[in-house]
This record gives sequence, C-alpha cells and structure tokens, in this order.
Amino acid sequence: MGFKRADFPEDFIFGVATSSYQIEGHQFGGAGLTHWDSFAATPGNIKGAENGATACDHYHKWPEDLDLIQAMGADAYRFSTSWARVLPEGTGQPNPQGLDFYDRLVDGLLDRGIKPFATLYHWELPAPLADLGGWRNRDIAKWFADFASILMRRIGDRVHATATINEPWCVSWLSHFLGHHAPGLRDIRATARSMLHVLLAHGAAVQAMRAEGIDNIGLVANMEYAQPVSQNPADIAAAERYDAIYNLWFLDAALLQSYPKAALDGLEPHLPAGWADDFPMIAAPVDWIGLNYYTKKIIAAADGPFPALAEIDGPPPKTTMGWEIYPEGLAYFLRNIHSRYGDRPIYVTENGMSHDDQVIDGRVSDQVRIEYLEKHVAQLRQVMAEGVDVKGYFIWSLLDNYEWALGYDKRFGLVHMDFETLVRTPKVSYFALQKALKRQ
Ligand code: IFM
Repeated sequence: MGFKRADFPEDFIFGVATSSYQIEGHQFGGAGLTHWDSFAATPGNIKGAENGATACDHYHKWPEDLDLIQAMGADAYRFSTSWARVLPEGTGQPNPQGLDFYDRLVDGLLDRGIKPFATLYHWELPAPLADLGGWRNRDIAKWFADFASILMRRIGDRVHATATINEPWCVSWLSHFLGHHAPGLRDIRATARSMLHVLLAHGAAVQAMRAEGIDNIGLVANMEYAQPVSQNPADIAAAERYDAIYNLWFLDAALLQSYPKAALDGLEPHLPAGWADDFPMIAAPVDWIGLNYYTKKIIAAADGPFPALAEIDGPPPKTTMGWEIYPEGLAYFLRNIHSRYGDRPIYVTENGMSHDDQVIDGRVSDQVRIEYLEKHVAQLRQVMAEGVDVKGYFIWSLLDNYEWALGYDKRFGLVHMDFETLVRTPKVSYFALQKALKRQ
C-alpha cells in the first residue's frame, strides 16, 4: 500500500463500511418486508432476480466479521440499521430481536476496540410505509424521526457517530426518476417530492436524536464529478444541471438553506407550495459531512424535458460497474465541500471499487483494488495538506455483498464472499491494508 498510518494525524480514522440489507440476511430475526423485497420479487428489476434474504448472513456471522475488521487494524466500522428489522411495520411495535441485534453488534465492536459509526437508513424502506407512498409522503419525516428515537434510545449511548440517510440522491433521483432502485418509479413529481422529503426526514431525525442527547451526527451524500463532453455552452449547462441535482441539492439545502438554481428551475413546478418554509427543519445542525465518492460522468446536452442531458461513455480505466476511475474527483469534492460549506469535519464515508475477484489456490489477488485505494488516498492526503479537515476514510466494502439491482456479481469487498458456502476469504488488498494500518 502506498501509504501508512503514520502519514496521517494520530486521530485519523480508517474504517470499512457495509449496509444492512446488503449483508445481514433479511429473512432472519423477525424483520418486516421492505420495498426492496417487493422490487426484487418483480421480474426484470434485479439481475438474476436476486434479493437480500440471505446475503452474507451477517445476522449470524457478525462475530466473525467483526473479528476480520479488528484483525485488519481498522479503527471504525460504518454499518447501517434496517428500519424494518427494528420496526417491522415501519411504525408502532419494535421487534425485540432487531433491537437486540444492533445492541450486540455495537457491544461487539466496542469489545474489539472498534468505533461504531451507525447509518440509520440505507435504502430498505418498510413495505407498509411504501404502501402509504413511502418517500412521496410527507409524513415520512415523522415516521423516520420516531424510528431514529427508538433505535437511539437503545444504542445511542455507545455509538461514536450517527448518519441519518445514506445517499439521498439514490433514495430520491435514482429510485423515483431513473427507476433503477426501489420503488422503481419514473416520475418527476414523485422525484421532486422525494427530494424534499428525504431532506425533511433527515432534519426531523437530527432533531429527534438531539432530543435523546445524541451528538456527533452527520449527513452522507454521494457525489459524481460532472464533466461536460465539450466546451459548447449547451453541454456545459447540462453538466451544471447534473452537478446541481446530484452534488449540490442535498447539502446546499441542509447547510445553506437554499437549492441550486440549475436544479430548482426544473423541480420547483413539482414541489409543494411553501417548500422554502421547510428549510429550518432541513437545516437542523449537523456535526460532520460524509462524502461517498466513486467516479465521474461525462455529460452532454440532450433534447427533451428537464434535465435534458445524456451520459456519454467515458474512457478506461473502469471498474466492473463500468465506472471510470477518476481519483482527482475526490480531491475536487473535498475542496468544494470545504469552501462551500465552511470549515467542518468531513469523512470520506465510502470509496472503493468492484472487480471480478476470484479465489485461486486460496488467494484473491486484487492488486487493481490496491492501486485504486492508493490513488484515492493520495488525493485525500493532498487536500489534507492544503488544510481541508478530513477526519477519516472508510472503504466500501468490508465484504462482497448484494449490489442492489446488480445482484451478487459486483464484488466490492476487501474480503471475498462465497455466496454458496458463506466462506469469507480476505483478499490481498485486505492484507495490504493490514500492513499499512499497523501501529508501530
Ligand atoms: O453498494 C453501494 C452502497 O449501497 C451505496 N454506495 C455505493 C455502493 C456501490 O455501488
């Protein structure tokens, strides 16, 4: 690995990240059905019609997984909590097994000297709430805040940090405009409403958690560098729209109480009257910002209604997701968050790559992942040297897992998963990190 722990400040946090539906095994422990279960049960939505029923069976194998994190030398583990595991109906009566599971997990982390970073929501909405309109229903702010309170009353005294919602762009745009994720809608009004409600739910949960005495709360946004395909003004404007929708909408609202004009121009007709009155709730103060970064997109102007843009295939190198590897984008966003939103702590809450990893003679040689991580960490060190307050770096992911609509083929893990036998095999990148993170 081209870096070592000593290159970073003493309190810098290296971690690994996962999410509940992608690893836990949703069939276990009395969890309620989610909109992902019904999305996956609908032909054509998911590669191979795969779902998260078993996934990595982390629900039972969590001690082994936490041992792997500890043996790698990571400081922190970023996991998410399944709303439907805690509240099978989405509201109402908690599932004791669900609360017990997260309780054990947090204690298991602390026993191993690993800091728990919880994320409340990473995409598996309880099905009964989806029946009520899910993210299109404004009441979701209250439902989510109640879930946050119930969960935090149980584990909040021991988590190191808590994020509300992972990647609001995916919860809203990807799922209600592009239709790639549950609930699979393609509707601009549903999109605009979900883009508002995901922010409202975030703010309401922050307030609810503060009322429970929880601190160190953040919001995690994903960002993709938007490069215009040419210097033609129409292409530049299209890239600006992409950037506004994807990279600016959520953090501008939560931190500046405004929406970027290039996005608002297209979305305002579909927002409810009085949308600006929600800013005080949306902007409930957070302690840190989380950035998930993977790639860049090349954008061209296109005919048709807002957002009137098209993605153009970029050059190699790419990951098996088809995502162009562009480490400079990480530095771009870290600098931009710092200059746009002021000097507040930033965590890189996800970064990593998918690759066709195979176990050959007991070994998984993923040199390409080592190079990916080295290049991104070099960008991180550069911006830290410039004074950007980056507090930690989390690799996506600990384990190969369920990559949503793409099923189990896209392997992001530092640890290989055999999805038949559930055998875990640390990859060469895991061992390289173990060496880099060793304390002298
Ligand atoms: O697997 C996902 C994760 O759920 C959210 N961030 C991006 C990852 C890779 O696509």
